[in-house]
Amino acid sequence: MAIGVFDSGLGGLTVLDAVQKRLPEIDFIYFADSAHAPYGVRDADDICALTRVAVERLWQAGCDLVILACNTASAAALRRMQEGGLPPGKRVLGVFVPLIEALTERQWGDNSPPREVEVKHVALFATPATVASRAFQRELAFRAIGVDVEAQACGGVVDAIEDGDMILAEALVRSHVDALKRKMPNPEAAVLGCTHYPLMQDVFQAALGAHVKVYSQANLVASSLADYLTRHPDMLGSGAPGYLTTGDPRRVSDGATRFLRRQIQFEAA
Ligand code: DGN
Repeated sequence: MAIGVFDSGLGGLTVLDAVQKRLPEIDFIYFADSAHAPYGVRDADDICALTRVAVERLWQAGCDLVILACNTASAAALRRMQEGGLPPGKRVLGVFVPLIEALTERQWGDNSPPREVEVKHVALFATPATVASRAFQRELAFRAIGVDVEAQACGGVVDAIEDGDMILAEALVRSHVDALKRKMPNPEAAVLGCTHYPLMQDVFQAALGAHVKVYSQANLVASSLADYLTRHPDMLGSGAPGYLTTGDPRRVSDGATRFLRRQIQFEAA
């Protein structure tokens, strides 16, 4: 079976790209809920309901393992889905845990006690919905990891990137970093908690300063998935890969091809 990768729109393609590079022998089905994107401004119940429908569609397509490659969906829906009980043999993973593991150097499903973390002041940049959810802080608290997190809701950045207006996106990133620094002048690390921000990583790094360690998600998720699959080989397999969308497949294909600068063909979900 293929592994499902879900995002509200195109941003999760940055995660898909990284996992495909890391695991070239595995087939993936990508699902973009473009008809309902962006999720970043929706309320939690709405995001949860939409995410559930998308995950069920991927299960139906034969993906027993689905990665929520969307921070907004991971924040609103992952714990609720897992705690509500998943059908036998089905798994859903999100994108926060790999970030937290990177801060603590642990692995998905590793129950060893948390190690002392070196960073104490962490800046989180994410969409308004992810910041409002406080999911990142909740996951840290759940693991008894004592770091100070200051979150900055980066309104407008996703839309500017999707519109291809990189000048606006850069200006917005710089102003969000300034706003963050007014609240936390000296973060030691910064977490880019949105699928689109790897495309702006250099701008975040320049605005934050070279001394700040910037954690970007796509590669961290790829490494965590590789580790996870060595521990859960039953989840590994092949199947027909593909790209599904709830939006207009032609428009979404054009957008995706522009976004990743390579040809991508979506089909109706
Ligand atoms: N994929 C979303 C995220 O990682 O938060 C960004 C796009 C959106 O739905 N706002």
